[in-house]
Amino acid sequence: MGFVDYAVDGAVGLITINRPQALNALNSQVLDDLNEVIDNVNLEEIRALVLTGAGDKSFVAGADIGEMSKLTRKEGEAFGKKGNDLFLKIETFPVPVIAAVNGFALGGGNELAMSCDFRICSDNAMFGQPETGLGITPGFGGTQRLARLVGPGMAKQMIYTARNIKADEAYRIGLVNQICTLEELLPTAMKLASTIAGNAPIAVRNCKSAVNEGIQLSMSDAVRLEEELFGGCFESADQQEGMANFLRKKDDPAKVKHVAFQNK
Ligand code: CO8
Repeated sequence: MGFVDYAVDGAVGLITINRPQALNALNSQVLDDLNEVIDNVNLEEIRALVLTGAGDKSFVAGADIGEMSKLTRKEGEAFGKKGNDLFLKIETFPVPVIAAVNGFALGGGNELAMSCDFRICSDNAMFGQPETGLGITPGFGGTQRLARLVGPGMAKQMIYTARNIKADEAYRIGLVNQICTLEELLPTAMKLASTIAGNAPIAVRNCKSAVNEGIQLSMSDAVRLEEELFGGCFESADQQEGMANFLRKKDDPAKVKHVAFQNK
């Protein structure tokens, strides 16, 4: 549909921002289309998502500067809220979302990638928050998520200088987990997603909540939260089968089998 495509491969959903003529820049329509695609993901069908950009040059080159150039103060705030609401929805989406960054991830593009669970990128990728050079602050969560991901000092340096960094530097500072060639990027991301999709879905979902929510709490509250989520896995069919399989293996290695987790 529109500027965002959706396809399913096995238990993995692939979302592609498809506006290559503008390097996949996020205008209001792209944000609306992405929101609609996310709302329509069938969680009975998939257990992980990959998010990428169309073409071989850009993941997302930021929010649409042409559209933003005409905004009033009130409209600017509303545009920021539109992006933030959507990116929070992605960050808290029940299944893991991997960003496959295939080129520029600038401004809102880096912010979109940072709302995913983790990022892998192609060797031509470029990351940055160029907003201060445009007379604005990052407005889709960049000041917050970048500081949490790479630490406040590095985040402030990137944001204040508006300097873009290449894939190897993004890897060095922990913004991305892995660098591949452009050809290998999508297969690698899909393979990672399908590995995740093969693990127990309730456990994976609880791990996502534990990390995302726990990181905002004191250690004592965070470990209490972990206890609840850990306990929440017990008595599930997947926990019982996963552990029974291990015990069968100990008993007789010939009984090793692949556990097809049922999400219940
Ligand atoms: N917005 C709109 N159009 C864009 C954008 C963008 N962010 N980026 C690229 N395009 C368009 C270009 O205008 C061009 O269109 P056309 O062919 O019609 O002229 C087309 O994409 C191709 O771009 P270039 O010709 O510039 O390609 P280059 O390879 O020469 O350069 C760059 C690529 C370096 C990525 C360059 O396009 C660039 O610098 N783009 C802007 C990057 C940027 O500054 N991004 C941050 C935007 S600000 C932001 O994201 C804020 C987010 C929070 C919003 C909060 C709201 C309140």
